[in-house]
Parts: sequence; structure tokens; C-alpha cells
Amino acid sequence: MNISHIEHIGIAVSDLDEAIAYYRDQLGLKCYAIEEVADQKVKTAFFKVGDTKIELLESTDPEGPVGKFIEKKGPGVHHIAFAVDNVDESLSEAESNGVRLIDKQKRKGAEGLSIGFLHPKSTLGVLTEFCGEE
Ligand code: CMX
Repeated sequence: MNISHIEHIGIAVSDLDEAIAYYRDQLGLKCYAIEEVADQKVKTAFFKVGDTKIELLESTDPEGPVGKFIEKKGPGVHHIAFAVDNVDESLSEAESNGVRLIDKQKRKGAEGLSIGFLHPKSTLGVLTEFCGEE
């Protein structure tokens, strides 16, 4: 696989408006997009930091992945997403190297990007996402 950079860091928050205010007022970052991703049961807010984005994630359903994460661990860093040339090929390569996948094939995520997740039990406890344009 060909990882070019960290596409985004996902951060689980309890209250999106409160978290946006913190990143804007305390860190001076500009929120450039807010989007609900129904499939993932989250509402997201994006900030650019160089080539990398911060993706704030507020759950829209307590049974969704971020809802369950906050219930168990509280707010905090939720996942790291790497930009790759080809999400499907990167998932296949990880699987053939023995990594457990959450997604066997890419699906659509925020900002219209293709995404696919590796299971945190197989990635030293860090939920890992591949992210690509195609
Ligand atoms: N980071 C590290 N570990 C995590 C985790 C995370 N984000 N989320 C869950 N886990 C751990 C749990 O702590 C738990 O570990 P223990 O068994 O040791 O307690 C284990 O994984 C299972 O967790 P669970 O609460 O029982 O939840 P599920 O198995 O139902 O789901 C997971 C876990 C990772 C498969 C699910 O959250 C998932 O499919 N995530 C990918 C999709 C996603 O996170 N979408 C939101 C972001 C979308 C976006 O970026 O737009």
C-alpha cells in the first residue's frame, strides 16, 4: 500500500458545538464543514491543519460506533485515518498480511471519500482507517 499522509484524526466528542468552539477559540482553527454521515451514525465537523484534518465526531445514535465508544471510554481520540492511493487494494494487502478487517471493501464516508477500517484488536489498539479519493 502507498500511504501519503495522515488524512485525518477522528476525535469523539459529547457535544459538537462545544467542541467546535474549543478548536476555534482556543486553537484558532476554522471549521470548514459540518456533515452528518447517517451510515456511520455520526455528525462530523472538519478543521484543516496542514495536509491533515481534525474530524470531530458526535454520535447520533447511542448504539453507533462513536456512541458505544463514548459510553465505554469517554470523549477522546477515536481513530487515525491514512490517505492511500487505493482503499480496496490497501484493505486486501492488510488482510493478506493477517490484519483483521472491519470493512472487506471500501464504502462512502464523509466528504465523499472512500473509506475502510481495520479492527483495533488487530492494530495495537488504534482504530485505523484507510481513506482515498477513488
Ligand atoms: N479505538 C480502540 N478500540 C476500540 C475502539 C476505538 N475507536 N472502538 C471500540 N474499541 C474496542 C473496545 O474498547 C472493545 O475492546 P474490549 O473488548 O477490550 O473492551 C472492542 O473494541 C469491541 O468494542 P465494542 O464497544 O464491543 O464495539 P463493537 O465490537 O460493536 O465495535 C468497532 C467496535 C471498532 C468494530 C466499531 O466501532 C466499528 O466498526 N468502527 C468503525 C466505524 C467507525 O468507527 N465509524 C465512526 C467514524 C466514521 C467517520 O470517520 O466518518
